Amino acid sequence: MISFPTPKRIRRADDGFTLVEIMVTLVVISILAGMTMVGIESARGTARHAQTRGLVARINEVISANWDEYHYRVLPVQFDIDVLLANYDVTSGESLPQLLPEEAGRIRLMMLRDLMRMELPDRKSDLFLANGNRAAATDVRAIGLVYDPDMQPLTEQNLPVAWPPSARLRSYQNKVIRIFDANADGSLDAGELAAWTPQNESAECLFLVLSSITSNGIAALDVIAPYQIDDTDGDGMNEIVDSWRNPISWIRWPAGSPSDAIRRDAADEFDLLSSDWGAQLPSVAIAYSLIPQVVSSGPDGELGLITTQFPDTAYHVMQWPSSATTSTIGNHAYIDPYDRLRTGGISGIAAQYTERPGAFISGDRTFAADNISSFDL
Ligand SMILES: [Ca+2]
Ligand SMILES: [Ca+2]
Ligand SMILES: [Ca+2]
Ligand SMILES: [Ca+2]
Repeated sequence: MISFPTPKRIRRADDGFTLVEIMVTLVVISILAGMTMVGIESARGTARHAQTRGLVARINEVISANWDEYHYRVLPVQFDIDVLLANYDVTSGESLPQLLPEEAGRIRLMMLRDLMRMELPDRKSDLFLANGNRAAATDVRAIGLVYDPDMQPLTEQNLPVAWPPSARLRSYQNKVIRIFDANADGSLDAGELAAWTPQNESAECLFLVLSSITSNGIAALDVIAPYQIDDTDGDGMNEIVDSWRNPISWIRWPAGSPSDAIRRDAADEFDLLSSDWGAQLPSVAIAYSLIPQVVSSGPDGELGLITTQFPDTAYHVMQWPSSATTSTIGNHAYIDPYDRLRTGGISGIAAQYTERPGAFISGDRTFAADNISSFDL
């Protein structure tokens, strides 16, 4: 009789591991390795957050310092007195047309806003018209009052106000023209301008601004490392990128931002005499203090915020309809960061907030939740 030895496992010193043991070990190792990877990833995420917060803070510091200068800006406004006198009937006993202090304050406000638009652009339309022409200074008119001999207000006189386009505006425009002037004629046509894609236009304008201004005597761009500059959409216009390699955007007038940083109960700090027409109309009596927002889209790469609102409405060609002023003189060029009276535009104050720059796109906070904003630093 043949007897078979019982297949008993006797481990000897030279035995290896069974396949099962090896596989169990491999699974355990891979689980441990996975945990380690998670640890490294989260450390990396923290580093990216910290680095991006630092970058947003540095950019914001430069922009804020620049912003503050508008409080003390000397404004070279000129009233064209010859136009005014040419229309004045000296024999009638009327008073010379006068500019009320409130109206002078409104002109100063318009010029400040126009300077911000020219010097701190955050969209293509701040710099160029759709046909490729350079955007100029806004054609604002002041309203002078004429009184009859009994000092009763008689007529309104439209006074042209001239201010030159800012030197910085010219410098930005020249830089853009150098990049896109395909036929080298020193200017852009609509086709050439279209090569500057609207994608990232806010980030691209931010780069233009930082490449032109100084902060505490050093070029603003010097605080940005070369690896933090990129052209992610490949149109030739650079952007500053966050630690996820996505462009850092900015919003000059984030009138729709739900952040507490925008105080809707505080008056516009640049409108010292409350001469903004919107502040006098109950239906649109909303003009509040605005400060710029610098913002990274965070890990998800989605900003989720309105940056360029109403692309068909450029600030410098906005019109305030005569029907909404106390004036008898036609429509007025009026730079309105709150875009209150756009033709066919938004109605109702609540709706206006949700459609202005800085608001969540379609009111959905999902994509903005992980953003890294100068408002939260
Ligand atoms: Ca050209
Ligand atoms: Ca672009
Ligand atoms: Ca670009
Ligand atoms: Ca985001």
